[in-house]
Amino acid sequence: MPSYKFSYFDLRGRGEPSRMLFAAAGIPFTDKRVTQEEFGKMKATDPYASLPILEVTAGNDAYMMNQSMAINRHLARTFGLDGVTLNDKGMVDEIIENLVDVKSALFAVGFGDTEENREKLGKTLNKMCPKLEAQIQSNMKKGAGFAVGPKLTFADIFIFEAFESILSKMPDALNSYPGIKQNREKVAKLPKVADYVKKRKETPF
Ligand SMILES: N[C@@H](CCC(=O)N[C@@H](CS)C(=O)NCC(=O)O)C(=O)O
Repeated sequence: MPSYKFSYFDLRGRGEPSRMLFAAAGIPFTDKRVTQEEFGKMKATDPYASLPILEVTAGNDAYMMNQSMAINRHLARTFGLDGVTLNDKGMVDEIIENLVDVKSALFAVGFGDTEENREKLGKTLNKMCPKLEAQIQSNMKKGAGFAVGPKLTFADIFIFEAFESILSKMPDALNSYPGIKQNREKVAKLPKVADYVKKRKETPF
């Protein structure tokens, strides 16, 4: 099995979905929490350096990649968490991209808690949640209880993780969406996820 090192700041931020993918798949990895001092040194040698970074080593073969979403997708594919059918894979990606829009709007509120930014966040959520709720409800009727297809995918993990931040700013955000709530509860109860969440370091975001 390859060995994995995942480097990101000591925050959930753009790094947590990857950490959760490792946890859900039960794949060990080095969880490198980069300090500002270490990042300063990285920037001194590579002014374009950004985090997260994934390093994969398998025998003599080693590669390094950045871009959080590319890393997430690479891990999801590698661990078989990217959806079963081609349609499922497309739906997983669609859910994730909708949530990326919400996370960007949330990010904007984090950096400038203005009326305008909050309104934009509300609008993005109102656009995305009803569709996601319908997708989850429809998939639940087929029995699995996950967001897409018959088994856990990166979509479920991303929903769980994205709403942690959203709910911390907007505790009522899921009040009208029982399916999304149930989906998150299901993910929270998966033994490997529950164990990871219980043991992980608390960070503000
Ligand atoms: N699109 C990139 C953005 C990466 C990014 O902006 N990372 C931030 C941390 S969340 C960073 O490294 N900031 C420090 C810098 O760019 O100097 C990704 O998703 O990985």
